[in-house]
Amino acid sequence: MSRSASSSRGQDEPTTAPLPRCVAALVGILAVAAALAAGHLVAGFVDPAASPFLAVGDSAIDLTPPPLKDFAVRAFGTTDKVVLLIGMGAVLTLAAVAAGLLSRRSPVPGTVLAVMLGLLGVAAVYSRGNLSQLTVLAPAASLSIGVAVFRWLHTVASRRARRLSGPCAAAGGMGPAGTDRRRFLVTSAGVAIGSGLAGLGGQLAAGRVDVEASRAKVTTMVARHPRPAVPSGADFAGQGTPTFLTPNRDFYRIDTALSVPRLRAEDWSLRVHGMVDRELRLTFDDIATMPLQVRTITMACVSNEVGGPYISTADFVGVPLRELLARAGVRSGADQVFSTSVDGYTAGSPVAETLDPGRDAMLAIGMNGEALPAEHGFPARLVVPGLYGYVSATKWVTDIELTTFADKRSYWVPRGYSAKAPIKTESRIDSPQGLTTIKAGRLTVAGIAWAPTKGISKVELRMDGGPWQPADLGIEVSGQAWRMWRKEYDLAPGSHTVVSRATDGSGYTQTADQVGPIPDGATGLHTIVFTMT
Ligand SMILES: Nc1nc2c(c(=O)[nH]1)N[C@H]1C(S)=C(S)[C@@H](COP(=O)(O)O)O[C@H]1N2
Ligand SMILES: [Mo]
Repeated sequence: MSRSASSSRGQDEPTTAPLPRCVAALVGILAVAAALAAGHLVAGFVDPAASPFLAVGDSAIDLTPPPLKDFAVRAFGTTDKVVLLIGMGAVLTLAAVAAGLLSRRSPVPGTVLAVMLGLLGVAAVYSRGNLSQLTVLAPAASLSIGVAVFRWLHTVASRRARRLSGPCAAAGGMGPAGTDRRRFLVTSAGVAIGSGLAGLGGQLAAGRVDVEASRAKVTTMVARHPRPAVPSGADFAGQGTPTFLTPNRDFYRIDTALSVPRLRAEDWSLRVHGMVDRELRLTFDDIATMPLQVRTITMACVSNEVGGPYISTADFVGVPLRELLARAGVRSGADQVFSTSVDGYTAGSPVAETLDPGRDAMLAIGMNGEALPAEHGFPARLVVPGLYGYVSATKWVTDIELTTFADKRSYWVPRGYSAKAPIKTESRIDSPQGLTTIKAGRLTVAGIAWAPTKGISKVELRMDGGPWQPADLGIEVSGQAWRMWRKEYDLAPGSHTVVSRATDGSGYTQTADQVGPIPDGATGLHTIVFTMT
């Protein structure tokens, strides 16, 4: 093999006149666009999660300090991911422009930057875990195409700059320089169009996994299990509470996945291992032939502020986790059920809660009469009533390991959250909304209270600093779900303040102490100020 330093002389040869700034910037931007598109295209075929742009975004999410992440969740809800992608686009554009401007005389600085960006992509994809060996092809394509396109465009642009100098607005002219200019423009346009097509191709290739067809089959199966009817009087939706069951499209969504994992039930399997007597590998058909149960369960997010929206209720269909774990045989000493998602997210629940027959922890495959929606974990997720989602409700779950809390820490634990996190007894006022103005006269104050799995035994309201007075409770559907409440008032015009507090089945009354979501869930009393005219 000959290591000829001279072979690349033609490209590396410093140009006499520097590239005009806008040409240099354009070279940088097009190279980065081509790199991202190439990676996205290859990822579409090997594994959509390996797209370097998405992988870097996912890593950014994992590296975000929890208080900032909490802020993002509160400020943007699930649109925080769109905000992140736009932010990343802006940062990459700046990096691309910088790479271009640094390379006005020689392509070396830009090449170094392109290689660094490429390696960042490789590192990000590698850090996703759970990905196949092939996935490195995607960031490798980004790296090589990025460097190649950068050097190619730089060469074409330099040939032109050598004959021409001055600001880009004045660029142009006839003769040889005009030919070079045309050549650069055509090459640039070619790269831009090629990148667009490659990106689109990657998107189409990623979509070839037909999740919807797979969901339709599972929905048929799930629909065979009749759901209990929600008794009338369980909610006060007419007075402003949510409906007792949250429609799937309204169910709150929290996860670290920048792009929703696309799995087919046919390709899915679950491994149960660790401190067990028999390691299991179950396919979706194995799960579907086990006896399925239907349970009405309220899920809550630890990030929910007092009065916040991250709480919802659904009928979940699935197999009891207890049954699965009994098949594997949990060894004594194991105290943590450590679950992992196909995208590398992990959660750890106490073995005791998971095996508790009164709690009905489940591997769920259905939600409100249909297959799990892709965003909520299709084809299978865990649900453990009474525990915050981050320590229990792993979506797209593919691995369950029996271990100890001493040995393994799940996703949010090193990020400052508690390893164990039972849902706190809370209540929320849904109507009236804060800072609204209402016509004087009769008014119904209504809301929700929850304490899974203890159930709610009492909700009290305090109007304008008066005594605590009991509200009317809705019919209890299950101790694992929320309970609705309401109370009528006849109020004079003016400003009013109403506060709610709940008491659960164990006799514990919701504390007034105000704490934020970190480390194990917010507390405090929800307070609403409104005006009657
Ligand atoms: N794979 C995966 N599962 C996950 C999460 C995640 O980030 N990734 N987030 C958890 C958190 S914090 C919550 S509150 C629940 C939310 O479930 P939902 O989006 O279906 O409401 O999912 C849990 N399961
Ligand atoms: Mo959460």
